[in-house]
Amino acid sequence: MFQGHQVAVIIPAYNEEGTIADVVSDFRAIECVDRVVVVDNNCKDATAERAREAGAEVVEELSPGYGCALRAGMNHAVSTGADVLILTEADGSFWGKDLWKLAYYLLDADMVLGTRTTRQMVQQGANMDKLLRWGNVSMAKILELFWYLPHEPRLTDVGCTYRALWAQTWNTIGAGTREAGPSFSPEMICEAYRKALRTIEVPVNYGARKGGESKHSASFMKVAKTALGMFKTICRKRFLG
Ligand SMILES: Nc1nc2c(ncn2[C@@H]2O[C@H](COP(=O)(O)OP(=O)(O)OP(=O)(O)O)[C@@H](O)[C@H]2O)c(=O)[nH]1
Ligand SMILES: [Mg+2]
Repeated sequence: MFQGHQVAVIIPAYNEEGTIADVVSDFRAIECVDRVVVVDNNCKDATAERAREAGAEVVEELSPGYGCALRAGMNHAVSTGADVLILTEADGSFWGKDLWKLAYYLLDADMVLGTRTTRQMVQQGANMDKLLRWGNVSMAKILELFWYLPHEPRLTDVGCTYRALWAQTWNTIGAGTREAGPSFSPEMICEAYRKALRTIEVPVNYGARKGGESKHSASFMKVAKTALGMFKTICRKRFLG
């Protein structure tokens, strides 16, 4: 419990048997965490078994994609009593102990976004070279510019999974999201702006993937595809409704 609120950690997972147990244990060790929910998104390996053994609840989601998995995980957690939702990844690139920062900032906000572009907090070996860092910052600045009026947001990352939000926030923005893949990440931010929710950003540590394979940013082509998809989503949310 965090100040009387039930805390659920949501982890989307696609073939992450090598890292999932350590990630679940890392987050379960954080005092305020009540539940860890792993979303098994058609995994072909032993992700679900490893997650259960480590003490997670496992939810199955058949629609493929990062966005579908996160949506299913949040719907499940909220409908079963969670008050605070923490989103993170299955690959060990985020640290459980950073959860406290997000939680404390959440007391004054509707949603808290981690940012992975603070150079002092990018660990050796992390998949955040200059191109990715500046790509993320540039996309964040585009989003910032588009939404400057009326919200004047300040953003330096649009794709960081590590986030905290209230169940109430998800109830407000969930129905307005539809992206299946990584574009769900900026879509959540835009939807929060559309609903005039208070959204702030906090630097988090970002490390190397501890095993398994990268799904969104393994090659230049994958990064370009992810970035283009995110840009289209940001434009759609701002100008098309
Ligand atoms: N459920 C589900 N999860 C996915 C899917 N693709 C990626 N994920 C998960 O979403 C998170 C982010 O995917 P990553 O492959 O780590 O993508 P990334 O963080 O951009 O890239 P790296 O961390 O650098 O490898 C991980 O926990 C993945 O297991 C998917 O299709 N379905
Ligand atoms: Mg990752």
